[in-house]
Amino acid sequence: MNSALQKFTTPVGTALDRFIATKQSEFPFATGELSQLLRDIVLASKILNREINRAGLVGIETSMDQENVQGEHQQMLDVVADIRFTRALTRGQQTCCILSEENDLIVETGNRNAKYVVTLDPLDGSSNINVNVSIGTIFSIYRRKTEIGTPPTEEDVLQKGRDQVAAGYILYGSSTMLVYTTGYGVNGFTYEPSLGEYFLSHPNMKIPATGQIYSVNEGSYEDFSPGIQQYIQYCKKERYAARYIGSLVADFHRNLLKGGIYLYPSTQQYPSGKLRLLYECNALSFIVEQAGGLGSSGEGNILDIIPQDKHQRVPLIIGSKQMVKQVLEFLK
Ligand code: AHM
Ligand code: MG
Repeated sequence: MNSALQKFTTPVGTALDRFIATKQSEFPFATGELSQLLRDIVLASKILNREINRAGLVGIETSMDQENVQGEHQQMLDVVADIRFTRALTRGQQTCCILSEENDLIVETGNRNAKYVVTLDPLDGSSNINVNVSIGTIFSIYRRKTEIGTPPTEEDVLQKGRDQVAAGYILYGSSTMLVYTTGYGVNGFTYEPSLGEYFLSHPNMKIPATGQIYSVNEGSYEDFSPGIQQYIQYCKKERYAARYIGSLVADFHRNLLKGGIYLYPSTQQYPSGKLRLLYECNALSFIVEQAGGLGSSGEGNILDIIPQDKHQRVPLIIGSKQMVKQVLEFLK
């Protein structure tokens, strides 16, 4: 292992809190604000993990009988997750505003002296809650554009993915995991509930350059463009495994570990794809790129898209680099 890489390697089993502190100490000018922000997210994730685990018992796995700003059915846990993250980020004082899937407008935290902005999907795949399938949280962290001390504006959240300071996801699955990057590789931590702490379990994660798994909602096949259809036919011909949980974080995480590709192309119902640029696609594209993979809209790298709208959707083709490039060939 070369010495530059060694610098960023920490032993398996290291507690997340210590890991964050060690990383901070490697940057002489770090102020500790980003570390605190990460801790805020970690805290919210632990609280939410507890809520998710007992959701069935206390009856919050149910639906809200209302829709969010996207016109999608809200689950009670969607709302609980949003509250948990907003509260932790507000109290932690490092975030000036939040863009969440659950709110039309940006949420000002009142921390006008904070220099960071967070975009997040507090609970992704929430239609899977009441059937006990894995769900996730996705987050991106940006430096604010407006001056510190002033009220944050939309300009602060409409930033391209390339400008992310950090991004990550939490997967509430057979075990709960946090995977994140600050632009120096990707590390995964597994939650040990009896200790209430995450421990480094997947250091310096790399996605295989290619794989044999394709993940797409094939029920929409007739809506897909000829290029996507041909790629799916190719996957079948090659006897690739079709794996689609319908929970983006879980599908992405499996493909990150095993090698594979996830696609959510445009459909009749979602002409620009279903997934949101600012709090789903950008974070995962940053992570996958740090792990050696690629995230594309079919027209270009996701991370280079200049957002026009807070809740903008974009087609997503993401995963092992060679597989994504192959799809792009089919699309030509
Ligand atoms: P959500 O943010 O409303 O939960 O929607 C996003 C989810 C992803 O987790 C998942 O990959 C996708 O929607 C599944 O969509 P579909 O049911 O159309 O295949
Ligand atoms: Mg989502």
